[in-house]
Amino acid sequence: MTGADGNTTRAWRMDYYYYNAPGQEDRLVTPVITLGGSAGTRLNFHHAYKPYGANYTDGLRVEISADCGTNWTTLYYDEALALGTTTTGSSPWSPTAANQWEPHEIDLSAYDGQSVVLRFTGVCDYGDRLYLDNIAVTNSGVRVALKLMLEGAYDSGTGKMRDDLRLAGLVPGSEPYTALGFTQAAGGGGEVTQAGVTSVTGDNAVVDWVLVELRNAATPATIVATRAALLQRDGDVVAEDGVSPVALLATAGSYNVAVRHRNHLGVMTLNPMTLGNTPMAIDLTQTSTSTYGTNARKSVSGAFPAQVLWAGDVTYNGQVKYTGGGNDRDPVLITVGSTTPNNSANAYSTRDVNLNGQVKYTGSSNDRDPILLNVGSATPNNVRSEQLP
Ligand SMILES: [Ca+2]
Ligand SMILES: [Ca+2]
Ligand SMILES: [Ca+2]
Repeated sequence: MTGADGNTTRAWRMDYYYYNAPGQEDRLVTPVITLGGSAGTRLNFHHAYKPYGANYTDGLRVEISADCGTNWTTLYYDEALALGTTTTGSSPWSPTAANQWEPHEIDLSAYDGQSVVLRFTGVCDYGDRLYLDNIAVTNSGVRVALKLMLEGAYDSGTGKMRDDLRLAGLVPGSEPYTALGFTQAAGGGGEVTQAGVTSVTGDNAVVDWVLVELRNAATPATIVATRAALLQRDGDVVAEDGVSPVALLATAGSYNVAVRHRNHLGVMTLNPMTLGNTPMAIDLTQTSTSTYGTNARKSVSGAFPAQVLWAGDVTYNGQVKYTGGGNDRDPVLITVGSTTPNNSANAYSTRDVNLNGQVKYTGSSNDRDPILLNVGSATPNNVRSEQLP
C-alpha cells in the first residue's frame, strides 16, 4: 500500500471488510512510556479508512493511562463517515495515495514527567479496512544536564552531598517551590516524583528538589520557563523519573540557565547557551563554568574542592542575613521555640540550613552558624545577596 509519505509502506490493519463481529474491540497497547524529562510531549500518528457507509460504524479510539491501565482517558475517537480519509477506491480498500492518510498531533503536555501507556482500539462494525501507521511520542522540550552542589548538604571529603532528608523520609513527593511563591512559567510547577525514585540509594540518591529556570538571553531577568527537578548526591539534576535530564517547555534557542533552591542562593550562567532537544551539559560545580555576578557561588576546599550554592537563605528572599529586620537566624530559633533554644525539630523546612532533616539553633551541626559564616564571622551585620538579575 501507499504510505503517508507517498512511498510503499507496511501498516497496522484491521480488516473490517471481512471481519463480521460488530462491537468487537481489538487493541494495540504500548509498553509503559516514561515522559520523565519530557516537556510539551506530542503524540503523532496517521490513520487511513474508507467508510463503507454511515450505517457501518467502524471506529478508532486512542486513549492514555497514567496509572498503568487502571483508568483511561480518550484522546481521540471517530467512527463511520467521520473516520473516513477518502471516498475513492474499491472494497476491500487499501490506501493508494499519501493524501488518503490523516495526520494527528495530540498534545500530551498534561502528562509531562509521568509514566503513561497508550492504546489504540479498533471497534468493529463490518465496514471496510482501517489502517494505522507512524505512531510516535516526541519530546519537544529544551533539555539541560545540570550539575550543582548545595553547600548545606555538601561533604568536601567525599565530593558528594548527604541525602539525610531522603533517609528521614522527608523529601516531598511534590515540588515545594510553587507553595513557597517561586515564579513558575511555561508549564513548570506541580512536578511529582515517579514511584520508587526516593528509594534509590548511592550516588544517585535524591538530596532535594531544585528549581531550574530558562532566562531570556537579551533580558535575563525574564523567566521564560521553569521546571522543578531532583538533585542527586553526585550533583546531577534530573527529572521526576530520577534519571532523565530536565526538559523545559521552550523553543530551541539561546537562553541563560538559572537554578534556585529553597534555602540556598540561586545562580545563573554568565553566558547565554544554545539549547535544544539534545541535553546541554552545564556543570555549576566547576570554576570554569562562569556565573552571573560576583561570588555567586562559594568555593569549598578539601579533598574534593567545588563551587557550591551558598546556604543560609532561610527566608528565600535572595539574601543571607544574620542580624536586623528580616534576618535568617530568628526563624530558626522560632521553629525550635524562642524560650527553648536547645530544642530541635525534625522537619522538611527552609530553616534546616544544613539539610540534615533537623532544625537546630545551638550545639553541634546547628543551622545558625552557617548563616553567620556566610555573611562573615567578623562581620555579622553584612548581607550576602543572590547574584541573579
Ligand atoms: Ca548521578
Ligand atoms: Ca534571607
Ligand atoms: Ca539542620
